[in-house]
Amino acid sequence: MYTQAMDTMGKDEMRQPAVRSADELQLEARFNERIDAGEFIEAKDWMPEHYRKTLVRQISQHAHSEIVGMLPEGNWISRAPTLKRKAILLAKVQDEGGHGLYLYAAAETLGTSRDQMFDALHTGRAKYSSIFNYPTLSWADMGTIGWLVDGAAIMNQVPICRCSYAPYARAMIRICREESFHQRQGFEALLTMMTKGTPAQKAMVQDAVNRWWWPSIMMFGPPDDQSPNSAQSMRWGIKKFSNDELRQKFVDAAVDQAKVLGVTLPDPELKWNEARQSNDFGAIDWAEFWAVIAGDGPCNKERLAARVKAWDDGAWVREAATAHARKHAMKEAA
Ligand code: FAQ
Repeated sequence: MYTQAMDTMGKDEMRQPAVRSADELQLEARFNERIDAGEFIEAKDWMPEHYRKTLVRQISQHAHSEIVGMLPEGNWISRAPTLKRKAILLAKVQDEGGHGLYLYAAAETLGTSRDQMFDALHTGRAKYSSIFNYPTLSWADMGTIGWLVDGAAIMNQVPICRCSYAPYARAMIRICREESFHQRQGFEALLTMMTKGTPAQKAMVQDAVNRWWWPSIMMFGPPDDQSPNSAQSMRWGIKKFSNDELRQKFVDAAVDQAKVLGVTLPDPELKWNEARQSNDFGAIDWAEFWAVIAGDGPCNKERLAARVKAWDDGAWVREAATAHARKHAMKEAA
């Protein structure tokens, strides 16, 4: 049920291209040369069908994550503690909506319509990031999402600014600038609570970090040896680093930041490894990850229902815009 909607073929077929003509093989050889030379591929350039489908899968999933990601934080806009925090949160949630739009537009350049992508999301055939299926229980969750979730997003997304598909890479440059502000505002909100807050506020921060830490490091995807798409995506320069490489970089950065904040990361096995010049960390609960992406996380049903309701409630806006465009075109023609 939760396979990618834009695959018209089954997964095995997707991974094993059908017999190809000599012309197509030549085009593919030229395409691979361009990838090897680090060239960017534009929408109108020839590309293998599997490359196109992989990009539609990843970019649409990414777009869905941005707009579903508006929901856990949107939940706190009316309860922000000060006008300043409310303005920041409003701007952040609005930015996420904008990121979704850039990404849907990038995916559309590959020949998939926005309606198809929304349909895949609303019918539960498309994925979005596992992280947005967890609840936001306190105000400290807002700072923690900024620090950890946006922090993980940046770690994963900065390399995509150099990915081989130019429209995706261009969209990511702007997105990463905004994500960087998101991460900093989250860190700053937590630092304020940890340095100026009451003991209850400090405990609230620690509780939020305890709940978001493991889901945040799951965001990078399954371990490399269980990641069916990684090898091909890295060969094509869509992914520049593997899931585990990015996860490790994120853990290393977060450990230092946690010290500045004065919070404890909820992993007793987290320890500096001198030989690896990196932190070792405990086992991730992959059963939880697979359950969440299969639709069984704490908030999957709620999130999907909210998106479907927004789509249904917005029908009159789409109809009015279409009627206006039709009227305008008729006037122009007359
Ligand atoms: N959640 O073979 P791989 C954000 C799926 S945006 C759900 O390793 P791949 C901004 C994967 O799709 C966050 N599903 O896959 C924000 C595949 O299934 P499929 C989103 C996941 O594509 C912040 C299967 O598992 N970021 O946070 C997840 O090579 C705050 C096997 O996995 C992006 O989308 C997961 N965590 O690598 C907004 C970045 N991980 O499709 C609001 C772009 C894996 O074959 C507030 N995407 N799966 O049925 C990527 O970099 C990659 O797609 C990965 C997965 C790394 C996510």
